[in-house]
Amino acid sequence: MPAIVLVGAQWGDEGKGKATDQLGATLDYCVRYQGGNNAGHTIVIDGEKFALHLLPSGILTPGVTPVIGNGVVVDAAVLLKEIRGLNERGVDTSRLLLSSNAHLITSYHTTIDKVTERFLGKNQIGTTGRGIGPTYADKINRMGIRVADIFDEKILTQKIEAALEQKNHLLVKVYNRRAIEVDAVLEEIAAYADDIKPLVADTSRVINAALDEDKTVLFEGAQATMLDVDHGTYPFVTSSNPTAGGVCAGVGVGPTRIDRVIGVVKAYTTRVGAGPFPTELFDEDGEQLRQIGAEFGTTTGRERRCGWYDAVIARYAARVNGLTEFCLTKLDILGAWERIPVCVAYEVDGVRHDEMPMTQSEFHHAKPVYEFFDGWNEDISHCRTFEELPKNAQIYVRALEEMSGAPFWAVGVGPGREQTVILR
Ligand code: 2SA
Ligand code: GDP
Ligand code: MG
Repeated sequence: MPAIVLVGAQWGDEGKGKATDQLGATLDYCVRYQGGNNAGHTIVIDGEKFALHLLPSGILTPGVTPVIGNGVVVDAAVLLKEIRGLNERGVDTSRLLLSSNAHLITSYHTTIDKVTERFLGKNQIGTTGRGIGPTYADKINRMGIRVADIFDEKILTQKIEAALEQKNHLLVKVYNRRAIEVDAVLEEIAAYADDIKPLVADTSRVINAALDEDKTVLFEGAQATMLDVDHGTYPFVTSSNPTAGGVCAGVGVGPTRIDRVIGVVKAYTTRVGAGPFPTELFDEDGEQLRQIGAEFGTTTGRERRCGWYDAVIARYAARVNGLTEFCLTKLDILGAWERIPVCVAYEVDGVRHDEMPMTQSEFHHAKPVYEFFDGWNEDISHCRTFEELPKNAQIYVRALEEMSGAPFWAVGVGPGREQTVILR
């Protein structure tokens, strides 16, 4: 199976980094296709923790070529810092490739992200403040700065001048901020340009050639299905397409090349930032999930909102991504509960919905319909086979599989590389 896509099936932080790392030894290439350093992927190897934001998780596996595709937005200063951090810990990053068509996040994008959020007040999205939305907006507005532009100072200057004419109007007239100077942005880019240039490649060509040679390529999603700008809880979403369809545009490969699509789903649900969340818990259970599951943002440290598993969302993710399988994570966190609720449908204004309602207004009013499962009340982090799991944990896993719309491939029972039960 040479081309595999791995996507988040909920609102992110399902454990995509660990799942990617899990596949590590079987991969030749690991490719990011969307998002930027808003992502936070945590991988634990022999007790040592790595938090990656912009680099593909496959970078931690020797022999894998990590690639940042054209659909990613790149804060190059952050990228170099992340590379240096890994080098200091003995990780070889020398094979990293960066698409010449990826868009650059500059200081005016991060500034606009932060001031826009402040301006929105109680209506804010709860972005990570990393400049993601404004950079994608410029891309769609045809006024973005691409990686290749650093090779041509004249074009780069023209593009920055044009962008700042518009940005400064917004910053000064609407947000009452100081204007940003063209020279300051040029200096910012000049500070990293020489270090970035050797990484730049025609990554679509590289990946298509690799697939022609039957190499195994993993396309690693950041954020998740419910944060997708088209299929998520708009406007409370990120500004890219984390769903599997995003791979084609974000890398430059055709849909006919994709063989397998894995959805990563947590045994409960979390969300960071604002927006609807039907199974969210505001009680002791929610706090316990947060503490036991260590549910705090990998990038911003923000508390994650916590709730029970939502099978309607899982079925929706199976549908919009065309999932061939799921990887269930963090089953070990549920060891403390006597009884575990699972949302099997919604009730919206007195009407039962077994599938995702059509409109966002309906989703905002969705009340979960729960089915209850007996807990197993024990530590399962040492289990390595399905048979070793307590009977009630086996029942829980099989019941989720039955209602989620795709077969389960693996179950996570701890953050460590080895703490996984492979089902098929
Ligand atoms: P943005 O910054 O424009 O992408 O924010 C828009 C929404 O997308 C959400 N978002 C995320 N949700 C979960 N995890 C993310 N990555 C980090 C992590 C988050 C962190 O791994 O923990 O550290 O806070 C991520 N990135 C973006 C965001 O919360 C907004 O709702
Ligand atoms: P990602 O953004 O989807 O890669 O996920 P994050 O790294 O932001 O958050 C997932 C967290 O759960 C990380 O701290 C992982 O180390 C951890 N993790 C992943 N899988 C498991 C699991 O099966 N059990 C436990 N206890 N932790 C896990
Ligand atoms: Mg994360």
